Amino acid sequence: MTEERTPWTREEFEAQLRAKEKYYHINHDFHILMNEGGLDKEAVQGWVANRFYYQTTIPIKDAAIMANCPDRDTRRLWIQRIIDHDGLKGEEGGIEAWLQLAEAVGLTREETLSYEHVLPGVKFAIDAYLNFARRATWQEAASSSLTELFAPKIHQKRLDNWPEIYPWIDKDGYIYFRKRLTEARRDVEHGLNITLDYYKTRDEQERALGILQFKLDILWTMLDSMWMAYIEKKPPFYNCK
Ligand code: AHQ
Repeated sequence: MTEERTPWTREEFEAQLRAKEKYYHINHDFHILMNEGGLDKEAVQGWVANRFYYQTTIPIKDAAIMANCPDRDTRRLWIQRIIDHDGLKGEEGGIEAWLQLAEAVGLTREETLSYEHVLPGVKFAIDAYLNFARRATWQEAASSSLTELFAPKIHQKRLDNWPEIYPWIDKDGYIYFRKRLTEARRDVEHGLNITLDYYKTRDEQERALGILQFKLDILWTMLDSMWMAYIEKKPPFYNCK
């Protein structure tokens, strides 16, 4: 086998996955502006309301992965992701925490739950993620969640910066970001092991990189739509009065 087609070692494969961090949406101008305090109230509210569609799609995506997964041991671990978002009696979960974030930024629960603020481009990107997870093998769909390799830093940045740069946001809104610091690290450990075990040949390993890039594209594209609407103040059809 010629050198360039030799499969990467487990360590090199993980390094290749982690090298995709430079494409993570923390580097999108919307997040850069957000973390510098550059968003007005409408932009913060728009981001929260649009991301709510992402948050409520995640457990549906994870249920799709479970439905495609015949391996009981994997399902016993993966089901925790659904519980983390949907909650259980007495443990309200991430969707409820995001609704608290919505109220903390001045949105009502009703308008957030109605998805009335969700931009077409955001919806298309998130629906593409769900549809991928429904059709892909459970291992490939699991690999697409590995953007969370890079997520703890983005949640920590919000917790560190927002209280000072957005003092008008009620502190109760930060519960979600704190929750994800530990949940993301636990989820990613499982998702990374599935990924490092599943892809054997070099072609398969490069397929995994492509799947991770697809999910990075989804996160980036969501923010492109939000930039147009909330920074340029040019939502879809803004000039079609
Ligand atoms: O809050 C986030 C979350 O629950 C998840 C689940 C995971 C997945 O299954 O794809 N990805 C993810 C992410 C969450 N928050 C994003 C953010 O920027 O707040 C990051 C996102 C991710 O990195 O994929």
